[in-house]
Amino acid sequence: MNQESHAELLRLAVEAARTAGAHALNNTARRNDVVALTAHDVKLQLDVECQKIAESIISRRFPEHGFIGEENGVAQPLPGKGYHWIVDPIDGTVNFNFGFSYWCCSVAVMHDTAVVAGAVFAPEIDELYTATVDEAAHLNGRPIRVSDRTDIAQALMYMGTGGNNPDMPAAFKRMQAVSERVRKIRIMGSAALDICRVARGQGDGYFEDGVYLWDTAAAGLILRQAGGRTEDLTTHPTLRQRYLATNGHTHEALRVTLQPYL
Ligand code: LIP
Repeated sequence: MNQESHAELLRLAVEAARTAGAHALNNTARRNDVVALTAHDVKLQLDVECQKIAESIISRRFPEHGFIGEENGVAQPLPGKGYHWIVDPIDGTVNFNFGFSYWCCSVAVMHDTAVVAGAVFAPEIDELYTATVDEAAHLNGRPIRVSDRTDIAQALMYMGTGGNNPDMPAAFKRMQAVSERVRKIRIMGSAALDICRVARGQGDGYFEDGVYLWDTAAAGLILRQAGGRTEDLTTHPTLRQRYLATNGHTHEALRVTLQPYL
């Protein structure tokens, strides 16, 4: 298999994220077309359409590359060899469904076991975050950097209750523990955007148990390339994650705070 240029992979990730995101934005009138509903989550017809749009753009250019996504089941193993694309067509689906502008399209590409390029595009607020493994992270073409806050007592921390079948009592115990140690927590509803906000210094950390690789792959790379640190706190890595993402300086203190509640 060819060794692809990271710049070319990023260009394609941006095209896929922008095109899929534009499709969702142009069709907000259909934001209530639901294909699956659980107690705390929703899957929309537009999720399905945007996924197909992104995947067809990628497949046209790289027909031999694979995809990792929800439709293949969450129990699938992490990929081993080759190029795999990881698309979350609408991250923050519930927000989109309610007409709240905090949602995005996330596209990452993994080579063997490492994410090498990623794009997160939030169409309604016009934010495009990008990074490759050998270049700095950017927001709308300008370099971004994590905050330099070290004391978690002054930190802003993004959190979430998890996707499907969340363990609510456990999630709220963690939120209480973190709330008591930091300045404020926020529950915004899009893991990828939350992690990108940490990458640009609008917050110092993010934690959620029960997100998936497609929520975090692109944004995690963007954060690392902006100087931050990411860690899956599960003991047996799968696509489902306990994801801690920080500016680096607050990482250990946040992990220690969370540990008794994991
Ligand atoms: C969502 C996440 C969000 C989390 C939700 C869900 P989706 O992804 O980004 O932060 O709290 O439970 O996983 O389902 O909108 O792609």
